[in-house]
Amino acid sequence: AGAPGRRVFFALWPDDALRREILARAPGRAEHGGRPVPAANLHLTLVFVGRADAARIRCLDTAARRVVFSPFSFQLRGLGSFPGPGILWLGEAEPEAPLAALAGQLSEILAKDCNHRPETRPYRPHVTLARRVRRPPPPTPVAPLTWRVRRFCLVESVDTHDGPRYRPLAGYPAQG
Ligand code: 2AM
Repeated sequence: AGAPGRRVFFALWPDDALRREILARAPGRAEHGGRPVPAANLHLTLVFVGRADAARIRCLDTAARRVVFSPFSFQLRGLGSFPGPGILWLGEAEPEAPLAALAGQLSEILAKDCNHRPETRPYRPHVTLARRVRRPPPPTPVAPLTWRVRRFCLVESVDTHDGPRYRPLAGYPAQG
């Protein structure tokens, strides 16, 4: 609160069917002891941006329209965790290459056009299922879930009395 602008990031935004498939693979709260991400918030981040004012959001939007990619598919094949921040995720994207290429291309264009500072850590595609997890699971395979990617989104994070709510602001389609 206080800082101007909105908190935004670029993500793959699941449709309702995919959302249900993600939920079907999420362990229950009792198993991990953390706070489940609300179903409507489930997503896969491509590029995190952070606070942006209106002019910057216009820049991000214009830049994202320059991304050129073909529709592709990948599978999410496993549960895992980032034990430090206590994040339980669905990930193990296979193949990872087209996803990493999309995130990389977007990040590069944002750097060039909007002075975005690229992430220095390696890209780890994941859907966060729960936070503040007390019992992080060991890496566990799940029934593979296929994600067909035809667009990506610019998403806003809005604070509410029960935590952040994510809301897509704009979509960017694949070509062909
Ligand atoms: P996470 O789920 O692993 O926390 C919105 O915050 C989305 O951007 C989340 O999916 C979050 O990943 C991701 N993200 C990536 N880098 C971030 C950062 N530096 N700060 C906050 N969220 C970040």
